[in-house]
Amino acid sequence: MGVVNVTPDSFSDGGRYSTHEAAVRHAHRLIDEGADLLDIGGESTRPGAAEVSADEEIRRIVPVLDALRDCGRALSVDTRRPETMRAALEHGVDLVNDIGALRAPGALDAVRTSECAVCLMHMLGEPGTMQQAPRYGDVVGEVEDFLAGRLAAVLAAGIDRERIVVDPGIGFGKTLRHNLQLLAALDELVALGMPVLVGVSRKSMIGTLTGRDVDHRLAGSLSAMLAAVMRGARIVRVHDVAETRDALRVWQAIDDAQ
Ligand code: HH2
Repeated sequence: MGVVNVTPDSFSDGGRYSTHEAAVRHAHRLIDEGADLLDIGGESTRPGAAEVSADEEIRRIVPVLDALRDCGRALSVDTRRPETMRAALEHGVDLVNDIGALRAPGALDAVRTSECAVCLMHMLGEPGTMQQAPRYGDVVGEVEDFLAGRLAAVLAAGIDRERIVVDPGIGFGKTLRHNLQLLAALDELVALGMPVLVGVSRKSMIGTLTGRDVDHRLAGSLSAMLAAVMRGARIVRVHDVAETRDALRVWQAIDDAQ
C-alpha cells in the first residue's frame, strides 16, 4: 500500500504532494514502483496536526480519486469522517482506511451499504493528544480486545467479516516500547483471523531507534516492515514502494527456498 498524502503538513513528506497534479504524479510513480493499493489521505494525523474540515478533506481527495480511478490499482481513502467516506465511495474507492475504526457517529452507516473493504485501526485517544503519556496494562491484549470489539460492532451493523482488515496502529497513542511489543506479538493479532495491515514507514519509532530524521529512515523502515511481514502482516503501508518491493522479493525468495 503506497501512501499518497494530499496534505500540506504530513510528517513524512512535508506537503510535497499537496497539489492535485503532484499527488496524481506521485501516485503513478508508486504504481510504476509496484504498489498494489494506493492510500489517499487529505488530513495529516501526526501528533499535534491541525484538524481539517470534511469539506476541505473532500476537496483534496475526490479529484485525486477521479484521476486515479482507471489506474488499475485498488484505491483506499484514509479518513475518519463519514462525509468523506461517503464522497469517496461515490467516487469508486475500494477500501475505507479509518484510523478511528468506524467509531465516529455515522461511520458504520457510511460504509454499510457499499461493498468496500474497511481497515479498522487501533488508536488510544485522539491525534492531537495521543502521544501524551499513553498507558496500558497489557498493550497487546488491550489492542486485541479493542479490535475484537470493533469487529463485533461492524458485524452487528451488517458488514461482512470478509471486508475487514485490522491494524494495531503503530504510533497512535503508543510509546516506543508499546510499538515494539505490538510488532513482536503481531502473530496474536493475525490469529484474530483477518488480514493485518501495518504502517511503520518513516515513523518516529524508527527515528528514535536509529537517531535519524524523517528523510533518512528507509533502512529502519524496511527492517520493521519485514519484521511485521514475517509475523503475518498482509498489507504494509509505505512511502518507499520500490525499496519495499525489493526487500520483500529477497525475503520471499529465501522463504520459498526453505
Ligand atoms: N499511519 C498514518 C496514517 N494512516 N492508516 C493505517 N491503517 N495505519 C497506519 O499506521 C497509518 C494510517 C500516519 O499518518 P500521517 O501522520 O498523516 O503521515 P503519513 O500519511 O505520511 O504516514
